[in-house]
Amino acid sequence: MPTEGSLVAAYDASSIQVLEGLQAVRRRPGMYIGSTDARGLHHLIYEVVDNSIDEVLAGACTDIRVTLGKDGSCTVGDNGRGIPVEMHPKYRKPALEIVMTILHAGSKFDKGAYKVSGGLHGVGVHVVNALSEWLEVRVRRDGQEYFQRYERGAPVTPLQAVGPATSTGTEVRFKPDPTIFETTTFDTPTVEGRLKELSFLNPQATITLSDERTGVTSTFHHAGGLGEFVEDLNRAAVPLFRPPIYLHSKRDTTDIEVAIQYNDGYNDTTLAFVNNINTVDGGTHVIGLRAALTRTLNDYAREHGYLKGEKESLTGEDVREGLTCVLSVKVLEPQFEGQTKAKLGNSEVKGQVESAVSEKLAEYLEEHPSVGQTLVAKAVQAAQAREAARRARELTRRKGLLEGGGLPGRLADCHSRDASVCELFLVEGDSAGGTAKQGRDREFQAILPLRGKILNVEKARLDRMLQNDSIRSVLTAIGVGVGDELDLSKLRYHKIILMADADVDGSHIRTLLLTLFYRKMPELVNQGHVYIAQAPLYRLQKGSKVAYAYSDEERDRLLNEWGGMKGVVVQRYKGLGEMNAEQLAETTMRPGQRSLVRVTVDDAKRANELFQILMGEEVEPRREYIQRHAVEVANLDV
Ligand code: 0RA
Repeated sequence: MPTEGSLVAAYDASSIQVLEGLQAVRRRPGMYIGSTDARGLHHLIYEVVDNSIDEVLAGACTDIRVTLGKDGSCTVGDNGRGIPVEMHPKYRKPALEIVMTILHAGSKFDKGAYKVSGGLHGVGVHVVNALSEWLEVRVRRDGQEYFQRYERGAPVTPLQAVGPATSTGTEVRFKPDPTIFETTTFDTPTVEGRLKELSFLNPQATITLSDERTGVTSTFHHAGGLGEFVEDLNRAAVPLFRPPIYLHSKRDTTDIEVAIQYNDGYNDTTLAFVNNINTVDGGTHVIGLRAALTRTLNDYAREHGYLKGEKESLTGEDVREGLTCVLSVKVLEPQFEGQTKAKLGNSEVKGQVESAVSEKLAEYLEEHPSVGQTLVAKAVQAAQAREAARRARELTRRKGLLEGGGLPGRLADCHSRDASVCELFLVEGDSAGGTAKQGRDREFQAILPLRGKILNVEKARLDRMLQNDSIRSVLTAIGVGVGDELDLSKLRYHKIILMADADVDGSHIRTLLLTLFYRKMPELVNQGHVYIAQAPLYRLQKGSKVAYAYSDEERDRLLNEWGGMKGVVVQRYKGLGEMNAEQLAETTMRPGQRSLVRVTVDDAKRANELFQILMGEEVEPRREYIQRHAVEVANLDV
């Protein structure tokens, strides 16, 4: 029968297409999820959650539950409409199977609205499926519950109705494929951070995270949305006004939402999202926001007599001192740029955000004159400090402390001038610094010992920070400058490696340096240039056999392998200083033997949060934090 024949042919053709699609994803996972390290692994969860969030945005879903299983699986459930299950006339397969196995962009299952194509997000659940050892999906829809199981992307059961259902929704359970990922252990704080963020961005949703490995469940629901987000970011700071400014507007098809609050500090904390994706490298939306802030505050200040004459004006840095802000835009066809696809490229968005925020902010300030006065007074003060700092800098410059040839005296530089192979070790303490100098490969490894207490970055303006010896030597050695003048092409070492003791002071200095990088040189972290050296905690010796252990578990494993404690000398290192140069080199510094951990944006973000809470003025958040994180903070001296 010709008709049936052609349908069978269509089915075969589509099956082959599906297999090829899955193979393509498994062959080049990085193309779809960015990488196969911890970051790519967590991306699997975010991809499924994003699909549930799409249901929230469609007004069809209020609850999302994420469960990290003891078996290494992750389950994401929602009470949305459920993935459609009806037969697709051409493919002769249930819609669900199509969603789970092939690109659905542009098909009738494409849900339209603000999709996140082009980035690493929005690649589709089929990518999660292809990269999972197994995946099980349950859908409640049309009064039925349906079930299907896949292995490495291919269906191993047909879609089956397994019983009646009185509600609707989707549950996707998957176990990442260990032959694809370098690590398959989900990190709770990482997942928690993203879910919390999503709950602020989508105030209609309640998101629950259950970690069955620890038995801990947390629920995130923030009806106050972006305003509450900003309050949360400022929880350890002293806000200059309450409640935060909240603006919402639309230009063409772009939806623009922003919440703004200032604190009495000097830093700019602006988080920017495009279709719920954190654009850590900024982009046109952030440029538009900054332009709007500068323009509106200058206009307001001039109109209300805070600025004299035409030539006096506030710079972008002036109006961003003490700013805490969350910008969330929804763009129909976002173009994400850069290595990590974390920068918005759409040129039209700059004007849209600038125009919307300028208009709404001007209105707001007219209606809230006391807020207007506070903001302008703060910015004018910043402008005066900037002028004083410029004069101070001139002085320093003339004394030859900052510029060309003025590399810090304590820096033991390397010979190579090829930044891409050069490494800078920031070493805590002079004694460890000395050992590191002896143990390094001077061709490409530079050592900068850091001495003394580094200034509290939280309280200090940029100009005061520059007066601190240690900070200045770190900045000069790295070479890229800070803030608006940052120029990554001047980076002198492509690896910046923090090497500190695994004790109180060590963790203090790590938190502080990460905070400095996060605040003043975020690109350095975003582009993956910052690392933490892993020094061993123990040296084990039995006869002529020597091994190093980097954790208590590793020590116990080695002791086991060596047949117990008998005849084994276990030395516990209390600091880097206890190793000689060769030991330090082979355990911690030499490529091929050492292990370095690359600092992620999330790590730096958490360091910043910890720093803010521990160094901030507010006592209550500090007490709360220490209670919550008693174990980690136990060895942190502040
Ligand atoms: C395709 C179309 C529709 C919903 C979904 C997919 C959907 C996917 C996921 C993934 C996780 N949870 C999900 N929930 C829904 C639209 C359904 C309709 O129009 O009824």
